[in-house]
Amino acid sequence: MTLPNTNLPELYRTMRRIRTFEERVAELYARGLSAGSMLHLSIGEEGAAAGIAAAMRPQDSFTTHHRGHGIFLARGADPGRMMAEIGGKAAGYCRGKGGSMHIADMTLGHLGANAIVGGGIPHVVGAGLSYRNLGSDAISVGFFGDGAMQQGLLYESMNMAALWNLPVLFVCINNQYGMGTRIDRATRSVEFDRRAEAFGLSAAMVDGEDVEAVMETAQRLAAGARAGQPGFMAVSCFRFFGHGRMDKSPYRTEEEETIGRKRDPVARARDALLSRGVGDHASLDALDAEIAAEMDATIDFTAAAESPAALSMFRDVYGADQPEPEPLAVRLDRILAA
Ligand SMILES: Cc1ncc(C[n+]2csc(CCOP(=O)(O)OP(=O)(O)O)c2C)c(N)n1
Ligand SMILES: [Mg+2]
Repeated sequence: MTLPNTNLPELYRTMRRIRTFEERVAELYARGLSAGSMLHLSIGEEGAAAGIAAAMRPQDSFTTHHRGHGIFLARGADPGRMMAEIGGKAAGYCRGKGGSMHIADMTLGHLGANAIVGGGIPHVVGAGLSYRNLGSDAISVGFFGDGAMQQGLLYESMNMAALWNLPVLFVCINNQYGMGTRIDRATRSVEFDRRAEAFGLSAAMVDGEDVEAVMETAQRLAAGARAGQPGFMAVSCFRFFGHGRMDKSPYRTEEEETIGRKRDPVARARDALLSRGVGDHASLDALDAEIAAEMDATIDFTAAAESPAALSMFRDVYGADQPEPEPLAVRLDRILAA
């Protein structure tokens, strides 16, 4: 049998790692080991993260919204350091001071997760401008939710990217909800590609359950962006669980959730691998077990890791050439001793 030329096994592996990591994040929270409760799981959205990351090159940069664990993992993040960050531990990517919603890492091109809806979008325009001026062939990819489609800064950013032919790709992960507000209660038009086209971007909408379609669309638009034609894509999917860990989704019916969770990119990829004869149940189960063990270890690592020292609070806030401010505790001691 001739197999289609695809990297579906790798995409499946990436998606399974994201799903299992997110399940462990939920466990971290349930065990009282997370730094705060604002943990936004991307279960159901793995097709977007894996498909688009597969179209990116090592020199490319990106920003994410608050639901960005999966995107960073797909990009090659170390899950132990990610979990430690989510647990507020010094071994985390931002020494435990960023947490789930503010992970960044320049070595992997992660210009920052951002908790402000749409907040990370202008940064990729700035990155794209710098690549163009430096003559680099890198692109910058901005990931955001459907909530940001109603934010003005997206349109300012799209306008500038198109006007200046910047190597930028805008990616809307449309999981149908902004917190408890369904998309059709937030806007009259969900033809998001048409909005982007109006600014002069190449645009597409794709089903996030089909990771290969996501990757192919991203490859096409990324190639355009690299050549100075910025792009936009909206990836449709369903957020399987609540907005954050405290949210039990009272605004969705059970029926809607049951139907929505059938839109499962991981299960679909697994079925495709089986039907194409690329894997069998035993080999896929073994892969899943290997990934489960890898992700279990992230919880043990986080539980055993040290918290950052309180007096390190101001470190990493100012540039290396700036004097470090006097820590509050030291300042108070000095004032009280006077
Ligand atoms: C500017 C701004 N307004 C409101 C909020 C509160 N808020 C946090 S997440 C969110 C919904 C975001 O929805 P979406 O962009 O679709 O991302 P999703 O959570 O679905 O991944 C809102 C309104 C915020 N963080 N920033
Ligand atoms: Mg949303």
